[in-house]
Amino acid sequence: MIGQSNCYYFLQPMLVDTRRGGGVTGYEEGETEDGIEYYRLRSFSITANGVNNLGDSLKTRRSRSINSVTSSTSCSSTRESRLLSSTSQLSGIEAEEEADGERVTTYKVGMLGASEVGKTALTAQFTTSDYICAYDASLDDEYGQKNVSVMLDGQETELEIIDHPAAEMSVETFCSTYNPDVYVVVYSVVDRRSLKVAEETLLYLWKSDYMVNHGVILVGNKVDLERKREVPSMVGRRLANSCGCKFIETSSGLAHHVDELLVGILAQIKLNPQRSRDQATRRRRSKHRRRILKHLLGFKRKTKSCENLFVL
Ligand SMILES: Nc1nc2c(ncn2[C@@H]2O[C@H](COP(=O)(O)OP(=O)(O)OP(=O)(O)O)[C@@H](O)[C@H]2O)c(=O)[nH]1
Ligand SMILES: [Mg+2]
Repeated sequence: MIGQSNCYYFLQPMLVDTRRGGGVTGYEEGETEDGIEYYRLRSFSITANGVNNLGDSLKTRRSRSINSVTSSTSCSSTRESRLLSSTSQLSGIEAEEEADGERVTTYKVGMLGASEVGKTALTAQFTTSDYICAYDASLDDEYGQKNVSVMLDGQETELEIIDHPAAEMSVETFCSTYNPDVYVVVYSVVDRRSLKVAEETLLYLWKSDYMVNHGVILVGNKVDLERKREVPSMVGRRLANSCGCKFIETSSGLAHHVDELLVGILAQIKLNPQRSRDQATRRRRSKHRRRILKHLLGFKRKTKSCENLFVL
């Protein structure tokens, strides 16, 4: 773990090109010839004021094949570190071999939602604290699976973000193929039809019992386009409340609330075991079903807030 090893140290700060997670002079994410993989670790804490971004660092690990034959006593050049500048964030490159027995759990995050709502733009911004311009046309090619390593409360977790173009795969196929640990259902606040798609997706998740054991977060993206807004916040919030899922509005264009969403995703995953226990012991499922049906049939009801992503 970072901070626990005597074998890594910081070098002089240096300026880097902070765009798109690359451009780090000397050290870049990826694997070197000698089988050492550099990866970006994003660190956060949750405070009373919300999510605190503690910056990104580069960490090393031996590639799996080499790790299996590497002596645990080697503590040498792979453990050097250097500090970087970043846009108003502490950002460093830290290199540290994975301690023996240190396990990083990987969870799957399913990005769902209509075409053009910003799933790929959000996914790209998840990977770095540096600002990624969502309007960059080259992001169009960057769908698929992206891994994001997150340090929260001293614990490192890897999130595998699964993002496919909406036109490429149905929700049913997506869910059965990947079986994500958490579902992020995105709509665009400037596209009323995308809310309808989100509503249908939530209905499917509920009907198929995915909501029983999995966190679901409804995301209204593109709030930077306030003047063109077609979906008021209240409508998204009400839908989320009715379905018993979480709700947040974001702008990947401005990197607004994207960190909050990322940390919220992690929090919801960590709450999954508690979610299952609650469901089993309280037997609230039939009540839950009635609640969603009421919403879908147009009944109005007042429910608790859905905007705290860090609780069940
Ligand atoms: N104004 C604004 N535009 C955004 C935002 N997020 C994404 N976009 C733009 O919306 C368009 C679609 O974004 P994508 O991320 O490709 O959408 P997607 O949901 O992945 O779409 P599919 O892959 O077709 O399912 C792109 O032109 C982005 O630049 C945002 O927060 N604000
Ligand atoms: Mg996409």
